[in-house]
Amino acid sequence: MSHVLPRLSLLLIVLGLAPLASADTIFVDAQLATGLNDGSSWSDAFQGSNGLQDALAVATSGDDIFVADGEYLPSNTGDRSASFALKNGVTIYGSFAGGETGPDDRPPFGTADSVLNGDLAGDDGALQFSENSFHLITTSGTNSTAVLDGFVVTSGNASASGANRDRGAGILCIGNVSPTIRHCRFIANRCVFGGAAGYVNNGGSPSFTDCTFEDGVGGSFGGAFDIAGARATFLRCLFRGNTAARGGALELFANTGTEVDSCVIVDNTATGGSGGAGIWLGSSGSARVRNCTIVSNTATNQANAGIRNQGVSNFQVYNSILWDNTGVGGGQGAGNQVNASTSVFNSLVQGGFARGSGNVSGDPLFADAANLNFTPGAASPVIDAGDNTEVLTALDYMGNPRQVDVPGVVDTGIGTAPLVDMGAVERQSVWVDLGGALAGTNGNPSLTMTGPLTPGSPNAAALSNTAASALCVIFAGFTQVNMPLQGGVLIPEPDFIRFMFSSPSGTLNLPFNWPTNLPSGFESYYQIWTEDAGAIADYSASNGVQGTTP
Ligand SMILES: [Ca+2]
Ligand SMILES: [Ca+2]
Ligand SMILES: [Ca+2]
Repeated sequence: MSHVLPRLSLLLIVLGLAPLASADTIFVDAQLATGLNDGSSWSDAFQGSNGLQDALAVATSGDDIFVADGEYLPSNTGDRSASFALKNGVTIYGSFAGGETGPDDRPPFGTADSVLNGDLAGDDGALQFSENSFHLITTSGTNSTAVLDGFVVTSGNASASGANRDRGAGILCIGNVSPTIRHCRFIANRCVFGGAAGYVNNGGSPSFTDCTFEDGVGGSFGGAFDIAGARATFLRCLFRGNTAARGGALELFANTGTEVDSCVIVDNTATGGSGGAGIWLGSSGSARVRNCTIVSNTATNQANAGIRNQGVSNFQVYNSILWDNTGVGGGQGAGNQVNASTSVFNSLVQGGFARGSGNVSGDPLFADAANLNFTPGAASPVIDAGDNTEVLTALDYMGNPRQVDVPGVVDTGIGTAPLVDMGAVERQSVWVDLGGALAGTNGNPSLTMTGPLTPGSPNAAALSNTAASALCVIFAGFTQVNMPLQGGVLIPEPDFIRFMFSSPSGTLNLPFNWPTNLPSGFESYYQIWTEDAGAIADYSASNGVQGTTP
């Protein structure tokens, strides 16, 4: 049979017809220096900083592009106008280590970054941005089948005027386009008009899921995004450290239904008189904010720091937390969190909020806000206090179940248990990740605890990403001490210590049975430290985990 296909191809060529294009996988590896450089396999991947552009040039609808870690430039001739143009029907998967068979085999995001880098001369370290790309990603004509998944998008600089070259340095969405962006980290993009990470205008409706937008310098309007006469969907995204005159993170101008769901908006700054360090919206339109945590944003020249709504009546905030946002002069009252013309429901607003219903005002008791862990503490007023009818998604910001009942907390929200919490992070009933990992040879060791913690039940600790075949110290205790140790933080009081060795692949599994005599609400804490020559003081540490018996 093997001779049939070549004969068929020959016949088609004789007839002047090309064989039908099939769905291909095109491989790209910036760091490869051997092979055919034709994209046909990992070993013959398109090479060098232009490798992704080479792949995009030949990709057609139905193709996937697999991109290994490394740096990819929009232009290798210094052309600031060049960008990566998404294509319909083409999914571009980044951040492979190289050699994997599918996108699900990629290592955890952040460990093998594929970087789309607009720093064409490689001199951003010396604060030289004038030669950087205007836009990293362009989306002309795209629909939701144009997909980008797993990239760092950095160092765009939309610094010119005209042709939209003053906006959307990370991604430019002009007209009726709706690309799908997942697992991407937009970092340190800059523009002069607005929307350093992204600009979306008339009719567009892109979606961003599990993305971060950090350290954008947005000029006049929107340090991360400017969405004008359009809509966007943000699900489980982080907006952090962005700055603009108006709309430190998000500018929503005449929006047509932007949805911000299960997002964290933290440490953004608005420097102008219109404020809205977290979100600014105005010029009518509509938008919804659901289950967001909007904290520690600062408006340096306006009272309304968290959200400023400039006269948009069709705008509601549900199941969210507005806390620690600071207006001009240092104010942190309710008006500094959100201005009084906004309708807010089943949310926590520092200082209290009257327009709407179901709102509370106490400290949300975040687990570790300084390290971006916004899990509500055991006594937080946000637990089981949200409105289930405004829940549109199954997972919270951390990727855990969105609606979890905490048995010891009285349900004060709306709907039938399990009731959603306020904020981006749902308090889980048994196990809560406290963060606090200290990186070693294999990045941050990850501790996952599973099991019901019911009397006599089987439970387990599973450690991954730690040093191979190394001594592990398992700490367990009844209280959280947060004691400095070996450059990290020991989270549990070390009431119990056990020594074990990790496997050659850097994992450790420890099953255990829970005692039969401990009461409901009993708390325990866990963390594993590993001898690791790649850590700053020869020990890496996992995240801490808290368990609470149901
Ligand atoms: Ca540069
Ligand atoms: Ca809940
Ligand atoms: Ca409850």
